Amino acid sequence: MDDPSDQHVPAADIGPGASASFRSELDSTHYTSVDEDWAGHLPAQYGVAPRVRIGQGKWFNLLWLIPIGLLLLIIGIAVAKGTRDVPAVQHFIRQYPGASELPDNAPAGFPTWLGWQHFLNLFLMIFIIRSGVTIIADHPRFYWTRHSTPGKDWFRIQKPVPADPLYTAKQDSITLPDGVGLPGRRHSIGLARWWHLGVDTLWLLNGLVFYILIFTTGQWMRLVPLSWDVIPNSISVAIQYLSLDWPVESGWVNYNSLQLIAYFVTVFIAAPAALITGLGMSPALSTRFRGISSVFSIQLARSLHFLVLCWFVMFIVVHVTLVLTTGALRNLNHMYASRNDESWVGFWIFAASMVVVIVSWVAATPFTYRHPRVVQNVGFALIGPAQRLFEHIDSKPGRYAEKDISPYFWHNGKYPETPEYKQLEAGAFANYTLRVNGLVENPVELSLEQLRALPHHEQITQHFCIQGWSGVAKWGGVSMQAILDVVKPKPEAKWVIFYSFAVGPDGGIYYDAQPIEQMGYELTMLAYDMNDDTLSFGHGAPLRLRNEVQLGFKMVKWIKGIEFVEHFSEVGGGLGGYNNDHEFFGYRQSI
Ligand SMILES: Nc1nc2c(c(=O)[nH]1)N[C@H]1C(S)=C(S)[C@@H](COP(=O)(O)O)O[C@H]1N2
Ligand SMILES: [Mo]
Repeated sequence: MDDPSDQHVPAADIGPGASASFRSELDSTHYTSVDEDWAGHLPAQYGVAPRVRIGQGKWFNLLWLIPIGLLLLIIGIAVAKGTRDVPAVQHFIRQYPGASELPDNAPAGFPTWLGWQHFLNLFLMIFIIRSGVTIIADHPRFYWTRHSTPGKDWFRIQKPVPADPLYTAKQDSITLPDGVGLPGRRHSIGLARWWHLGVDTLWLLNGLVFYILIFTTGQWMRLVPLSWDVIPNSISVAIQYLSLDWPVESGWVNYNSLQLIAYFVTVFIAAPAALITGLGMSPALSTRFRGISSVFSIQLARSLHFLVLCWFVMFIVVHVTLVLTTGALRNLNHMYASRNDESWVGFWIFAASMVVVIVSWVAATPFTYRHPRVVQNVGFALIGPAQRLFEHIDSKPGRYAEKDISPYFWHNGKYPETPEYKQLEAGAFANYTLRVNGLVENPVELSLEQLRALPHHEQITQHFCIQGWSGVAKWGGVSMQAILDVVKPKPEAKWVIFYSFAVGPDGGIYYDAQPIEQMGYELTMLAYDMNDDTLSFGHGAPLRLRNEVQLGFKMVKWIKGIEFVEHFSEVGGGLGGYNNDHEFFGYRQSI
């Protein structure tokens, strides 16, 4: 301390412990499996049958669709059977037997690559759909607007939100059977997202190859309606199916019109919509492209993403049923053996492929519990590059107006209960200090008063919880840039660790690491106010982080210290944050 250059530090800013690190309060256990005690032993909790809201507080149980659907089917069959004898209908069906003419240069038959494409597609979709359902189970509600207001959800598979003002989104999550969800355990969204986003990249790659091949081989002509008579033809097919006098299939050459429309919608509408609505949930993209996301909000994107899932599930059920009921051997030969006969070749190839499917299906969840780090690493290798790319988008334009502020803002996480915190809270945080140290020229301990004396920064922004809910709030406090100006990070400081008073579910205090370049973003700040009030206990009093290119779990609440380090691998479990160490989340969460 003889060095006179240290003298520029205002004495009042240095508390007795300003140079001490909070690292020793972290849990540095290296977790390598998901067992009974995982994530603080969150007990299983099952949801309710799916319900759709049909008015203020009125809900329709979708299980009713089963008897209603059956009744409508019986009526439909009766009506269709009755009309088959009507001469006009007979004439109509003769005129429109069920398929449009194909162009002369359209190819006939199924090439081998199509069989492979088809198999890879169905194989990958199993993991995408199952992990997607696990993601839904983590916030088992859908909304149309960016405000995730309880009671305003349009769909839920969970009870109504209880009145407890400190009820958390984590409490709201539900368990799925291990054979349905991937994985099924409650709040296993970290692992589900690696499956979902990782396999997505493979599925998109497969889809890209498919697009290229169908357009270079002319196969696209068999998937795109090229004439308006596809409409009367599909009505004709519907009457033929419903009257149980089914159309003659000639799928080797030409699909019937109803089939054509279903394939067209799946390939050219549902698949691209899955990608677009998926990206619509990215905090980095939504914040940056405010113009688009003001209409196409995260919740609209999430709801549409779910409807795309519903389409795919419906398609798969109908498609498989019809393949197996309209000449199964010939149909299986088409797709699995590239031949147009009724031999058993296609069936056996199909059966072998189903063994692969079933074994992988059954093994996926147990594998995930046994090797979560493998899932985390492979997932990150696949989707990490895209996450990094979006992270570099400075979220500057992502501001909202007062009128956009959400009437309800969910709570999340584990509340601080330590005597240290309780005591400070009881004294209205008069004795609170924020310790900022590590690789900085000027370590400081700042009281709330000192923090409030720094230049005031305000922003109205949207919060994206990894679980799926969102909310807009006005945050008041000090920008991280102002803190950087005070402490002056050294050049070797590359990561910034935020330490909380709150202990996480497995013990050890909550923390998160953020790249230093994001600390200079305009919308990265420490908030001590929320919606023009002092920050409440539940939302992180006295101080919490906002970094709007990231998901909510990175925004540490109840902050007691900030440390500048070279790399986060030195800290805690070494993976960049409490959730990464314990629940297999990732450290770049721009999508
Ligand atoms: N200390 C601490 N900070 C935390 C958490 C936590 O569990 N502990 N949860 C995070 C998660 S998952 C979210 S979504 C946000 C929620 O902030 P809110 O309760 O103000 O909505 O806080 C984040 N900060
Ligand atoms: Mo979250």
